[in-house]
Amino acid sequence: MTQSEAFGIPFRSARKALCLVTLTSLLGAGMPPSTAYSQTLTDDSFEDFRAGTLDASGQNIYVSRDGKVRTIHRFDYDLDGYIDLLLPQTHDTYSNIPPVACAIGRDRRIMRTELAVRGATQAVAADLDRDGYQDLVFCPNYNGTQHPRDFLSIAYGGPDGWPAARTRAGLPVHGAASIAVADMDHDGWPDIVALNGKAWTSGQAPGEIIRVFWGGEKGYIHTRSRDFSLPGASALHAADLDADGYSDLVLLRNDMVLVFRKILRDAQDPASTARHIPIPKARGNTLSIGDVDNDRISDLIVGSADGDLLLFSGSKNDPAPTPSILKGVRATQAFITCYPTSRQAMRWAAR
Ligand SMILES: [Ca+2]
Ligand SMILES: [Ca+2]
Ligand SMILES: [Ca+2]
Ligand SMILES: [Ca+2]
Repeated sequence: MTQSEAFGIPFRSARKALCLVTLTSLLGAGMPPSTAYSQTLTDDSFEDFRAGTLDASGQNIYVSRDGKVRTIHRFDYDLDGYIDLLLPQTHDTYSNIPPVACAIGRDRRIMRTELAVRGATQAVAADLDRDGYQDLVFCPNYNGTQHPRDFLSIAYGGPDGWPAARTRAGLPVHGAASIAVADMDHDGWPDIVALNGKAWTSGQAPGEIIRVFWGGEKGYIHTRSRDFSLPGASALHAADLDADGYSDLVLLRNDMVLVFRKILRDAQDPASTARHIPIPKARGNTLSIGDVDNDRISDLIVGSADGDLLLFSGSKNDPAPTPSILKGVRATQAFITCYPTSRQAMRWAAR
């Protein structure tokens, strides 16, 4: 990089101005930056960019200090020095698009309600406070420049839907990839389980951290939670695989499926109480749950990019017996759906 400069523009209602960088020598060597443009230099995170390379590669690509190729979404089409098109994702919280609740009315019109949640990768519905209305738990989405620490959101339901007045966001997670709701200690109150990124603070064992927020009459609080680690965990789901009335927690690694029927609050090592089911080591494992054989008990499907498809049929007293193997079916996603001709069938999509 022979010369770089950071430009910002006043950004509509944003707390911080947007940061932009050009890696081409638009200013020309030796030209004082202040004489080039009237736009304001307002970049908090220039330190993240200044070690970039790829000189003269274009206005919108650079290699950041961590070695990743990144793009800068700035387009000056007529080269007059003023931005014509700006795509601000990864540079501010505008990447957080609020989830939308949709309902189809009697007249078949779709009604949309934007929820007071900053953005989410996953929503799970459950009656957390046992008032008869479904509540929604949201897993926060990644937004590029922000710290991996974020918060789960809960929107409590009622006859008026999920209004902002009953929406909370106070349960901390760290690089959360997935969430599930299950009463893991069997006390009658649903607990929220989050699969986080690798351990991030002292006192945590190495590996991905599973955090359980215990439910109760007074709701959820960040200090009433339990962490344990499971190195390599890549997915989690909750479903009642043994038809005992309690959802079981399923965690996936590339060589193992773990099924938790219960987690005691004072358990020394919750992972040791799970059933460990070795699976052939494979890449890109995926986990799906549904009732494939129509016996009203949830079943478990594990697919992978380079292995076979495994079907664990749930059954009473044994939440995950020896799997059936569908040889040669490489599936990075599996969907369970209902065909008109066969009561229940499994489909998979490989890519
Ligand atoms: Ca409720
Ligand atoms: Ca519970
Ligand atoms: Ca169960
Ligand atoms: Ca079944």
